[in-house]
Amino acid sequence: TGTLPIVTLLDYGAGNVRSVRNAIRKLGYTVQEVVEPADILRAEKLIFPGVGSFGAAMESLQNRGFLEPLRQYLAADRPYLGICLGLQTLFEGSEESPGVAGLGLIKGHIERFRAPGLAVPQIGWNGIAMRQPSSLFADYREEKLYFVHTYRATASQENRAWILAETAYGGDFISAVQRGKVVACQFHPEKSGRAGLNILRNFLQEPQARPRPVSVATPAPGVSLGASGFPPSRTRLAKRIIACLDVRSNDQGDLVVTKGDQYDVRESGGEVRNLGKPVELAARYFREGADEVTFLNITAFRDFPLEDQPMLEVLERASEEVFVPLTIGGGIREFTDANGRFYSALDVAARYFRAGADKISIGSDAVAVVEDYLRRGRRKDGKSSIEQIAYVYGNQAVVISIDPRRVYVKSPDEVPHRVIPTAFPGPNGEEYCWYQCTVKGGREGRDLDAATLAAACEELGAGEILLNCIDKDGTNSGFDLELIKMVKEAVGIPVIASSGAGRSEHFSEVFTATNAEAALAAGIFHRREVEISAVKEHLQRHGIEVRL
Ligand code: 1PR
Repeated sequence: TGTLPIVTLLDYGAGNVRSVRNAIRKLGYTVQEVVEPADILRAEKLIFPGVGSFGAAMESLQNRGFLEPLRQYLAADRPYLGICLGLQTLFEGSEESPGVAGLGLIKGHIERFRAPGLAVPQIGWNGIAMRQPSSLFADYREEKLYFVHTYRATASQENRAWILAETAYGGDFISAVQRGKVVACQFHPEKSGRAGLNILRNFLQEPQARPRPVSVATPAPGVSLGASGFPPSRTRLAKRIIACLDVRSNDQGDLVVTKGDQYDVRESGGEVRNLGKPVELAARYFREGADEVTFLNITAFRDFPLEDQPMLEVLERASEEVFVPLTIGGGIREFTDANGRFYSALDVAARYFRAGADKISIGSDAVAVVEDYLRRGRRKDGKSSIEQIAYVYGNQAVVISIDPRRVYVKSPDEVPHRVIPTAFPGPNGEEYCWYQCTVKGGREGRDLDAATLAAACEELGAGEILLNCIDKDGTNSGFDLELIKMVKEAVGIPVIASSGAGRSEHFSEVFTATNAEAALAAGIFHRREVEISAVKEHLQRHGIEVRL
């Protein structure tokens, strides 16, 4: 690449730095990984995209001999970009890993988000309020950027000189820091669409980019300044719109995007419905403004997904073109192949992360895990897929996909499940219902309800719930608000409402009637019945925060 500097990536082995690598490559730069400690001091531009927990990151830097060269590199004010954990580790320590010292370059301790009613982790697109001029933000036009984290730094007298930007989520936290050539951000520029790629490019190109002046509004009388010395940022987290691609092989053996009606994906003639090619559709949704893209490998429950190379290839290719978060689900569970080789659920997930997934989603196996967990009196043993994957990749990387089906009952004490009164009585006039969890794509019902499952998964370390509804899937009749409200009340992690979207009004309805953090749709986007941008403009007109 001639005169372009080589970018050095500090990957301490935790996993998915593929997104960062893809973004850097997209900008035309060559990426090199830190293999030995000396590579750090040789770097022209160093990027540290932390993944996993604070303690694991610090320990790994220490064990691999990276800590001292990194300290020297930072002390010499050389070009550094920390992302997410790469910001947090610049501080002195974190509530996430008590007793583990951070790099200590910036004064202060990282703490967990805590505010009543606040979903944690913060997942999604939020704004930033600039607190200093920075060439990194030279062409930044106040777009929202993608965050995903459970812990955050806050301003104090001692660290305010470092603060580049603040963001509000249950109060202001520090969303970017800079001093000289050392920069770090809590959001993920590599997953923040165009705006994020611009920030990355500016970091890679410096010093050509000119600083963006900071305009600070004079606080209105009575508005008190925060610890950063600025008025409150008042940024708002957007409600997310997620495009979902159900993927499977058709009878000719081609991997296609399909779409069912109440999970039946075959035409009356018996053919698997074909709505397009997975990579092309994912790239289209990225261009059209989807906040996330989700792939569900819907027949992976019967085939071993690691033998399904085309699916991994789809993910690899999609992640080279899609610069918003990618989730993949299907077949994440332990498996023994025909040769007797054992793969843990973590092995399967690791392969998906390496192929470019930012989050993985667990369906059938989550039901089995929770049944076992409840049988053992809610005792954790650290062995389940949810616990293992959350430990290595962080809670925010583990999504639980629930496939519930409505079951009507005459009275609440008929079944030992969470029963709700319903405004839509059953075929025999039943005024109550519960939501039965199913496995294997709705083929088998289990003796477990959706709210109990969701709450147990949260206890085990899941970071988000993808809440489908078999009765609503493909009907275009709107989301199941009763189900969403019930599950939302049962958990403190974000909930993605899914199944049934047919018009823009269904999105405003779900965000007004429930506290869901995101809404996912498939059919209407595949069939181009409604554009993603039209949904967002509609939401904005109704006073719902979106990323435009
Ligand atoms: O059980 O861990 O192997 O994961 C399998 C995954 O595949 C699960 O997440 C499960 O939800 C999904 N799945 C399995 N079978 C089907 C099917 O349709 N036959 N699809 C299926 C799930 C629901 C959503 C759909 C929304 C929105 N489909 O993916 O996109 O309902 O649709 P709409 O907007 O058109 O109404 P595992």
